[in-house]
Amino acid sequence: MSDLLLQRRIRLQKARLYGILDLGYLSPDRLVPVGEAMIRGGVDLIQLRAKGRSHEEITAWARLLRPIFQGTDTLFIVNDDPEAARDAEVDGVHIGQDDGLVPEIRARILPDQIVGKSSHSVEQAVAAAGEGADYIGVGPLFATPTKPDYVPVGLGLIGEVAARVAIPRFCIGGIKRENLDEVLAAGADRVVVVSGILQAGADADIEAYCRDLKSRVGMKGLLA
Ligand code: 3NM
Repeated sequence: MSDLLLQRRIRLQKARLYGILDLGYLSPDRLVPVGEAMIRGGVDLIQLRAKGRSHEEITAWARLLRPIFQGTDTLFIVNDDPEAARDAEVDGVHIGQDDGLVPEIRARILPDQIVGKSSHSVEQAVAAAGEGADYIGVGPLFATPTKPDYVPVGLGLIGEVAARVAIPRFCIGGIKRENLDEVLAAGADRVVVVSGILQAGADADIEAYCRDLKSRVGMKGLLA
């Protein structure tokens, strides 16, 4: 394993809070300032999510964003587009259940990039880990306007997946400041928050919102 891949996997192990720059909520001119606010607020991984946008646009936005991660500990992940992740030389790519197997994706990216995969059941979580994913998403825990067509899996899945899968598990779907304690009490030690962060308000509010989430999920990590 290359030094860079090892370093990325170590950062992933330490990561607790995952944020997403989702162009369903943000206009492109907000990507950099909101990304910077999230980094200042202590977000450990940031994903660029641009559903329905072209490969050229996604690659250009990923290249635009990459410099804000220089000298930080925050990992930068591109959703759904392995070639954009490769060409923009970000830290990794995230794929969904319909995007193929992890080894197929690895063949399309740089050898030291990480791959994350969404899972919505114990079976999918176990399969993703078996394929060699570096981390998984587990959700959606609650109904969410960010993915309105997905059926919530419920909090019980957190423990079921934890019992079977050792790689980092990031709980996702409807998680906000208001229900974070409930999610942590159900066994989550890593969370993804999308609309909660992006709808927090101005950049300073986004930063404060992230810092609050991070201190609470980070505390859980210390006790784990
Ligand atoms: N993936 P919010 S749920 C992008 O279950 C995404 O795989 C999910 O957004 C999954 O924090 C989700 O606004 C949306 O609910 C999460």
